[in-house]
Amino acid sequence: MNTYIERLVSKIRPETRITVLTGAGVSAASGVPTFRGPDGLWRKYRPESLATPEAFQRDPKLVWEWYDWRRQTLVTKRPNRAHEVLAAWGERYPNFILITQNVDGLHERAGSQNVIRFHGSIWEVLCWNNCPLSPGRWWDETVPFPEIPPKCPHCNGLIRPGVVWFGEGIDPEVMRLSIEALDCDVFFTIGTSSLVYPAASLVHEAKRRGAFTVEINIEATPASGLLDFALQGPAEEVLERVERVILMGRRKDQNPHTPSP
Ligand code: BJW
Repeated sequence: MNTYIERLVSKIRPETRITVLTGAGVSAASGVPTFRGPDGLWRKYRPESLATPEAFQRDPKLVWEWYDWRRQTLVTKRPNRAHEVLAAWGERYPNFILITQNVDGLHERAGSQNVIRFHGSIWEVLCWNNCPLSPGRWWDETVPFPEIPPKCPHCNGLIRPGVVWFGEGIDPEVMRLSIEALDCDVFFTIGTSSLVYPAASLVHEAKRRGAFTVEINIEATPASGLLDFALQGPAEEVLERVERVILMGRRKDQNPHTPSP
């Protein structure tokens, strides 16, 4: 793995255009369950009964109970080393773009700015009826909601979580920014099963456009064999190792006569 990391780091310069796509695996070390793993959310709950507009239409109370439980769990979680390293890259590299499929807000809590939230945010809500009085979508961090399902403060109808459910399109502006970010030098896909589209297609399009593509995951995914590097291991550990090699190289550049530790 060390040789791969060194080869990867040799591609990263201050001006390198780096785009990162993250998935649930990046938050796993923070104690947030993934969707499809052995203890994943979909083992206990069927996607079609909770993460579709039809499910919400059928039983908004059940769907909101699930999201309210996840929000209550999330306030007890903290960003991990993977979130921290990516936040540091955002500060260090002017051409760094972070796209996340995660709705948990942990990247922002680690300090990442301008995160492209591909599947929305669990901390945003919108009026289910798109009532003309509501501001479209708005931030609401109430935990727990005093009433389930929570009501729209503008029309007293239902509100829904500001996330993208199966069968729903990606916000056009989010899609535009994500496609723009595929013109990069290095594209990382980290902690995602690469099963959910259109997010899963981003890395392939980045490669088609000429990016060096790298996966970090604890196991192989359908994307692994098609990318330049597949680094197998926990994101929080692999990113920490990559970061250490980057920082060591910077120290050598600044003081070329210092012997390596
Ligand atoms: C670690 C780790 C550690 C663990 N370190 N790694 C093309 C082909 C087939 C199907 C489709 C297609 N195009 C569209 C579809 C349909 C559908 C789809 O993709 N279905 C497939 C599942 C078959 N897609 C859609 O419906 C999308 N919409 C769409 O296409 O609309 C078309 C349209 C256009 C115009 C108008 C109208 C419609 C929408 C998809 C929305 C997905 N939403 C969810 C829920 C969000 C809200 C919520 O959180 O409740 O998003 S589903 C869920 O999956 C969530 C995630 O963001 C997403 C991806 O999951 P992720 O992040 O990859 O997690 P896991 O659990 O799958 O994987 C975790 C990984 O981490 C694993 O690989 C582990 O190994 C790894 N790991 N610990 C590193 N420490």
